[in-house]
Amino acid sequence: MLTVALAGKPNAGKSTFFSAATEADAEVGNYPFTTIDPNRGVTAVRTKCPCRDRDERCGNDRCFDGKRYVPVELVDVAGLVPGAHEGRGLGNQFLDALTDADAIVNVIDAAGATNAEGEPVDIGSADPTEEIVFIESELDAWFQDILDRNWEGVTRRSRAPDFDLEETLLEVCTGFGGDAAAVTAVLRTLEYPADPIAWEDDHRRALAEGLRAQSKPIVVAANKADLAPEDLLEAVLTADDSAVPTTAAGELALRRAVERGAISYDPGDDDFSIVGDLTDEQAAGLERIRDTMTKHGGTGVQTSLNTAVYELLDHITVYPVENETRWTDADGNMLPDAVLVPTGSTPRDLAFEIHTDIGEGYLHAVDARSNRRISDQHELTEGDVIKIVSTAT
Ligand SMILES: Nc1nc2c(ncn2[C@@H]2O[C@H](COP(=O)(O)OP(=O)(O)O)[C@@H](O)[C@H]2O)c(=O)[nH]1
Ligand SMILES: [Mg+2]
Repeated sequence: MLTVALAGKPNAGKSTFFSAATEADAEVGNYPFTTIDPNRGVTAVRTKCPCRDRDERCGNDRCFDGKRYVPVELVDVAGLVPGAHEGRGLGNQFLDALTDADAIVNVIDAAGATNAEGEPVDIGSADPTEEIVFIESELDAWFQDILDRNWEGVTRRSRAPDFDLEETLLEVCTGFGGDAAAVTAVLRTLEYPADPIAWEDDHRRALAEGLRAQSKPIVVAANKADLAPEDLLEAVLTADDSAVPTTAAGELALRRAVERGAISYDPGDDDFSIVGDLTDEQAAGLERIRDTMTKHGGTGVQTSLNTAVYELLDHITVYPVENETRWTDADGNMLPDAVLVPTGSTPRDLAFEIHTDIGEGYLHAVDARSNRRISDQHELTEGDVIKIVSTAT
């Protein structure tokens, strides 16, 4: 399962975001993380279910009238303060928690009501754009520390006749969760001396920044959008054009209202409707949330998760089935699984994603939308329904 980590300074709204985004699953509690670690839970990205293209809805319990929710792990990381990579505050704990993160949602206080140490200040008196740069530079510094610390070892090994820089760097990168694809991609964009002994600090810094951007892409959640002065929010969106205005507190209130049967709302909807009884105070609170949603097209919580997975991580959703006509599994469940795979994945990649045995026994695949066999080189696209034929079942 993909892992998204919530990072940001204290009081920006990470835990509120986490509670809102994992509320439903914490209730169900059928995933081991929810019981082992209160800061790890299951959330979902939202996509269009292929059952929309059929006469009947699939009836899957993660499909709500064609809105399909695909599980993703969410981690609420301890608040980050400046100097974390030097071990300040909960620095090391913070960075450890990010090692296995595939992407980061940087929750910032767009209302400018929290200073750099996470202490509350008057609205508009802190500069939220600093929080964007702050996380990036803290992570870059963490990567560079690891490279610096390991560089002597790299140069030592470079004297061996079979030395391979990429391979050696890959081992170093496991310290922050880097993978082979990231190392290869970043080295291709850099100019550097062939001999590691000749590398300067600047070479390592460029490598660290490239690896950070590749292996920990960041989406900015401009949180407390409900309180944020226009000019501050504008400044955040100008500084980072993929930033998403969010109201984590608003999303949490909506999910709780859904549980009480007060409103009808699916995460990521741009509006909600009132279906139950409300006190005047509750109604007024919900209308304030509605105002923010109208301005920004929703609470932004779902949008920021979707941005992380579908845009930054460039994944797509594909649906393996056994029966290519009815789009069901062997028990007749329609569209039973939704699987996130990187863009560019082939049917064989999907087979391996489902299970190593299925991948190893892969024979061919059928596109269940067209009922045609597809080639091994065929690149899957969002919403594909695929039957994998394998010697393993
Ligand atoms: N107005 C407003 N307050 C929020 C929002 N999100 C979180 N908060 C409040 O900000 C404070 C800090 O939130 P918390 O989630 O504990 O922050 P964390 O330290 O980053 O985990 C709490 O009082 C939250 O209720 C929001 O979208 N709007
Ligand atoms: Mg918290």
